[in-house]
Amino acid sequence: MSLKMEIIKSIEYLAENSELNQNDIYGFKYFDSPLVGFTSIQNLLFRKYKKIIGDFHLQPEEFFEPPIKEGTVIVWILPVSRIVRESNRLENRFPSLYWALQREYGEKFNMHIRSYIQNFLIKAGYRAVSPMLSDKWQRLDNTEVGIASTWSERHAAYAAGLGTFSLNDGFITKKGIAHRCGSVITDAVIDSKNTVYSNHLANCLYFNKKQECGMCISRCPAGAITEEGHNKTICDRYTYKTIQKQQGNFYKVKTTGCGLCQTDVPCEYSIPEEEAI
Ligand code: B12
Ligand code: SF4
Ligand code: SF4
Repeated sequence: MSLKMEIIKSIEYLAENSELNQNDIYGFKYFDSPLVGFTSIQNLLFRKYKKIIGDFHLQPEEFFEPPIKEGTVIVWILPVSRIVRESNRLENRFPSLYWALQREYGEKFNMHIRSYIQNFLIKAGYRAVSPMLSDKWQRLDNTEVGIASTWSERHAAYAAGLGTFSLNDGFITKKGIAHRCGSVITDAVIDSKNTVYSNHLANCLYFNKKQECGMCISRCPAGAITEEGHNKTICDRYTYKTIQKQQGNFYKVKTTGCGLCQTDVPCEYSIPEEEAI
């Protein structure tokens, strides 16, 4: 089996079988079958992100000392399972219990995939780093583009052709906008032909159908989404302060998340209207 297939099969296997993708108390899975994408570290988008996001955003090779000269960025999308989405669809103020458990424990499973793929590649003789496991990864709250970080996994997913951004900043893939994603960078050179989108908002109806949509605007209880886009400061305050204070203890989680704008919207399960690409 090629290295590429081994990586895809491993992530699929983990999503299907890992106990970490399962909530035993309520008997549901956090995520369904994943999408996996690959792109060269030489993809020009990574250079462009230094301008689009900021100089603080690292290029793939900058996660290594000494830097790697060639290699691949591996990205996966973990679609939030139907049962979790359906529970969040019913909510209009706070995220559902199942969504909060997915945010807290589903992300632990995502971390497990990051470290599994990183270690698998190292054992196979390559160099590999998952940015979210690296001490070079940092969240930054006051940049010119607002809250950001030194490695955006959605921007990596865009470079790997897995989808595009949207009015609310969420990343719309073939399996919809309700997902979490992960990434690993390696010096292994893996074949990576992928979809190239006409622009970074191509999958969102608000942009490709001349403002026909905006459903996520009314889904946001905090008023963080308007026709101008997503206000990260309002979203951050609502998600990580208001909801956390109100529901955190009740749900027994440290991080509830929110994601109301990712459920009960036309882009929840798929790219709304495939001809968008
Ligand atoms: C900081 C952070 C936040 C901040 C800021 C979010 C943001 N927009 O950046 C806050 C606290 C608000 C937040 C909230 C949430 N988050 Co958050 N967050 C992150 C984190 C840790 C870093 C994000 C980052 O670095 N952003 C960088 C900046 C630059 O991104 P940006 O401003 O959105 O980028 C815009 C520009 O680049 C612009 N642009 C302009 N010109 C061009 C040109 C090109 C070519 C391109 C590509 C783009 C572009 O388009 C982009 C979108 O508008 C990531 C994990 C990670 N390491 O990636 C998770 C992450 C983004 N969060 C995630 C999630 C799920 C959430 C929540 C739903 C909470 C929850 N879990 O319940 C909400 C949803 C908010 C929303 N509407 O998107 C997921 C997103 C998955 C998805 N479905 O899209 C991530 C990827 C975590 C993960 N590993 O899965 N989050
Ligand atoms: S709900 Fe509509 S406007 Fe909002 S992100 Fe989805 S497609 Fe775009
Ligand atoms: S995640 Fe942020 S933008 Fe989305 S509904 Fe919640 S507060 Fe609003």
